[in-house]
Amino acid sequence: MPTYNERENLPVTLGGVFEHCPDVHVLVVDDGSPDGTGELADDMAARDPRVHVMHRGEKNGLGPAYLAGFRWALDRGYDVVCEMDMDGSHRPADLPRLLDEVCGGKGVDLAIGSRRVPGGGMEDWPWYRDLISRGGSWYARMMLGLRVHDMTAGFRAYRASMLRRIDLTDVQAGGYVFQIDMTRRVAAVGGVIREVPITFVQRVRGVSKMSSAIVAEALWRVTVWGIRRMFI
Ligand SMILES: Nc1nc2c(ncn2[C@@H]2O[C@H](COP(=O)(O)OP(=O)(O)OP(=O)(O)O)[C@@H](O)[C@H]2O)c(=O)[nH]1
Ligand SMILES: [Mg+2]
Repeated sequence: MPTYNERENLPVTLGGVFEHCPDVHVLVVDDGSPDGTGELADDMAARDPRVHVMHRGEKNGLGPAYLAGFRWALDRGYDVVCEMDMDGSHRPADLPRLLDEVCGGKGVDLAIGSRRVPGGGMEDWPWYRDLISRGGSWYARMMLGLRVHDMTAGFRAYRASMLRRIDLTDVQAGGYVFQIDMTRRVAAVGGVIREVPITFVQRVRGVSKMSSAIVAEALWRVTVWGIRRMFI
């Protein structure tokens, strides 16, 4: 779980995760949050062996934080690796269904918690955020020829064996587009992707890190990948 200034959300979200999935371990990847999120995570880790913390020097975007987390998990031999926001947008109650897809014998390599399949949705999201996310997913689907409906979704469970098949050193994306890049890489190696309906909740505490630079990065990278796919 990547964190930047999520001190207020940390205990609530971790409490929810362990309530619904007592056997999981959580790695908090903190980019030197000035509000002390990293120190609070250290305190929790000292009391609970399921909590682990990685401190990174400075705010460097979601993508690099996730890649560092993936490497950490793969080095330690975990079978399934999840991505989840700390801000309360991803409900811990939905985690068991995501895990069930990749842990059971269903042959799923990547389960995506999706707002855009029947049964999924959003609570209290401003219309313009919905529009950006909807438009972005549509554009990426068209440009990259993928069937996934919620391409930028960040609530995911990967089978570790799938992550090992992807060249993680080659993933460059910083913000949201990291999710799109991972999706296209899983599809490229023939991975089975399943979208699981979730309800995405607007954060109630803390401040969003979403910015126009993150949207711009997604737009230009998807455009470049799409054009390359058509001509190469
Ligand atoms: N380590 C790390 N975590 C980050 C960074 N940017 C955001 N995060 C975390 O990633 C998760 C999602 O970030 P949010 O700020 O909620 O961004 P968002 O979900 O795109 O925006 P909202 O929907 O408006 O909240 C949260 O747990 C953040 O704390 C970063 O640069 N480094
Ligand atoms: Mg959020």
